[in-house]
Amino acid sequence: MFITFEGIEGAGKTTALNYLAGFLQRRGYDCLCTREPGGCTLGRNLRPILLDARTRTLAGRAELFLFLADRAQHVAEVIRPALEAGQIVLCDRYTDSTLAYQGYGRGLDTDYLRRLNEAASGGLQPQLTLLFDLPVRCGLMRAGERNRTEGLTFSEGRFDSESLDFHERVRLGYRALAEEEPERFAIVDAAQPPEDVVLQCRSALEAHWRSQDLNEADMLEEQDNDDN
Ligand code: T5A
Repeated sequence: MFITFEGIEGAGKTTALNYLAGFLQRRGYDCLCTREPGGCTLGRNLRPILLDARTRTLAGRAELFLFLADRAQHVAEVIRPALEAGQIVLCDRYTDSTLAYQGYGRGLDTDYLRRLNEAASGGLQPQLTLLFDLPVRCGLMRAGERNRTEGLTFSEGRFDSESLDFHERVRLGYRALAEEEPERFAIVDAAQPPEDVVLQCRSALEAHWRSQDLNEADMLEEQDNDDN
């Protein structure tokens, strides 16, 4: 199964992804945690170019094709092999980030971006996308605080330093994408405390499994009862 985590800066995706992976692993599922950009060797080399706040010369289309190059390699080298081996893949950002940031944020045509996403990913779509939604100022405050604490303000701050309007467009873009595909997206109220956010993620996963008539949701419940 392929699950993606999406949302604006500082929405809490990485925190929730790590929790959900731990939760599933404790119940015997084999999980692979990965991210874009930077989930493969090529992406790790591209990440500083894409995210360093001191990168001033990146044209919009150059930025786009670097994200797509990372995705093409990441799918081929990491995601597809893991899915073929039966792992649950949890991926921090994927094709919807391109639609939200380069499409709604930067103003590139979203139909064009969909075609490029399709080409880069070989058509690989997540079964479930958790969209972490919260007010832009709240997300930026969290991301700014984390970057200051971890010394990442310059090395990872290029998107954080975009205007409030840019981030509002990205947020609205994500919500529009979720409305278009309600069966794939689950919206998580990411303004809530972490313990509540992770419960929402778990419920979304269980609801997805139930909707697919998979008995995993019942297994999780049974194991919970055993734990208590
Ligand atoms: N991008 C990416 C594109 O433009 N196009 C693309 O195609 C792709 C793939 C990637 C950037 O690249 C852009 C989008 C991004 O700008 P990144 O650093 O990899 O940048 O982005 P993320 O790892 O997604 O990091 P974010 O900054 O978005 O943060 P997260 O992962 O959403 O948030 P997280 O978990 O790190 O939490 C942030 C802070 O808040 C706290 C955490 O402890 C942490 O300190 N926190 C909470 N605090 C209160 N309540 C909660 N519920 C909290 N949850 C977490």
